[in-house]
Amino acid sequence: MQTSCNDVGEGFNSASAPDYLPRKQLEDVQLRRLKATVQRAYDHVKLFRSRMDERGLRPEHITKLADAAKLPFTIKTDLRDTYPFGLFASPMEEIVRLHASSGTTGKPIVVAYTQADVAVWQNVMVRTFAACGVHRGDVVQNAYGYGLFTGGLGAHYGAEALGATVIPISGGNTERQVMVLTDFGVTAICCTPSYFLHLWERAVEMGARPKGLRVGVFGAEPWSEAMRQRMQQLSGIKAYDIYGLSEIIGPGVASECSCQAGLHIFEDHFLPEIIDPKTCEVLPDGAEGELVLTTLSKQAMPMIRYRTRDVTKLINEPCACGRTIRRINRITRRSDDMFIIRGVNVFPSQVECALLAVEGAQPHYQIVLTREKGLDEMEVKVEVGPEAFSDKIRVLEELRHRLGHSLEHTLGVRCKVTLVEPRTIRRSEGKAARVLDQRELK
Ligand code: DLL
Repeated sequence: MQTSCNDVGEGFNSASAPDYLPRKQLEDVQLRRLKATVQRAYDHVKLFRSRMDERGLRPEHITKLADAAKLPFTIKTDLRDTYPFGLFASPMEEIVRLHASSGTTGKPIVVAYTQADVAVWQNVMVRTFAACGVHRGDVVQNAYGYGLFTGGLGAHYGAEALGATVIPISGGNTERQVMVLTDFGVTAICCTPSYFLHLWERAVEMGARPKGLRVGVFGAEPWSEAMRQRMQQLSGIKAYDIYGLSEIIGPGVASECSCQAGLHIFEDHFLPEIIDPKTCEVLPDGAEGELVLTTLSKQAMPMIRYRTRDVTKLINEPCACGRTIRRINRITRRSDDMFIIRGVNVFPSQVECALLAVEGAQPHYQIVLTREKGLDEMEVKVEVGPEAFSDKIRVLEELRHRLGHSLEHTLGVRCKVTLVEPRTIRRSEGKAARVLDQRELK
């Protein structure tokens, strides 16, 4: 018999039923929806039709789930090249919502939702909250940004449909956030993990004592297990990881359950594949690679084999929570966020793990990349806590030395560590900017 860890307060909700379907039944739903999605994209999206035609592929050639591997990939630049509405499969009269994601360069990418898409989004967010143990009766402080970013409204509609009380505070204005957190009986909070750290730090500085906060529903940026442990220790809450991206729907693609052993993908609406980012070959469950997602029910903007650039693996083993939908490992890096320091590949997430392994290190840091005489150098600026700041120089030197050693041990390359005064690393109200790349400025 399967053991269940639902007893630790996971909120069951009838919307969650598809999470527990027998696999065969789930795969039948997936195949039916995949066929309809491919047909819709072929009929209404020029780029997709021409890519299928080039391959001599017709929608009726998709007869089993594995045939998804025959379909062409979609990448971020496809959304930029067809800016703003080129990938829409519904006329504007049927589109009830637009969101946009800024990205790093130039024009944003625009994503669209029909009434039915908004209903699917709400459904997967209800399931997300239920998996994180949030339920009717909870008071949810939603500090994801409202606006073009999908985080705010995505979480809002899900929490409201669940029957929780939502406080639509959005990101920023940290003092007011602390007041609400303390005075409104908040039991669950949604925001980026880096913003929660900032918020908690400010609450402590203000002498506030938020009572009753139980759960954090955190996502939109990578954060390590070490960071989770630190956040849970500091605040006493249980911190859950949720994943999503605008191109696919926003938040609501995958969520941890109370077992916190990977994120369940809402597979009845999103078909996951893992590919080798270099060869684009599909990899088996358990192998690490780039996550590729196909939407199975989106109308306004069906996405076929979207290359997320997020690196993870699919976990096929049953989860103790009883859900049958598969899980992905937590996403700690993207295939495009790696940098090379003197021949060694480095990911920002490794830096976070190395820092947090050292006692006394603060979770506030920034990686600065520079080029000196043609050689790439990496400096890690780490904040010192207010108590440690008054310590003797010798104590601080020792901390700096331990941090340097931990970084070298984890990364395999030596880098400069600079300790900086409390509160000198910029805090983010949304996604944190961990890496400052000054190499091209020189
Ligand atoms: O960040 C949607 C979202 C909002 C997810 C709120 C979760 C909570 P985008 O702005 O389009 O959408 O950014 C998507 O953010 O491809 C990942 O690289 C990263 N990301 C999102 N969630 C996680 C996570 C939203 N839990 C991009 N862990 C994705 C690691 C994440 N990275």
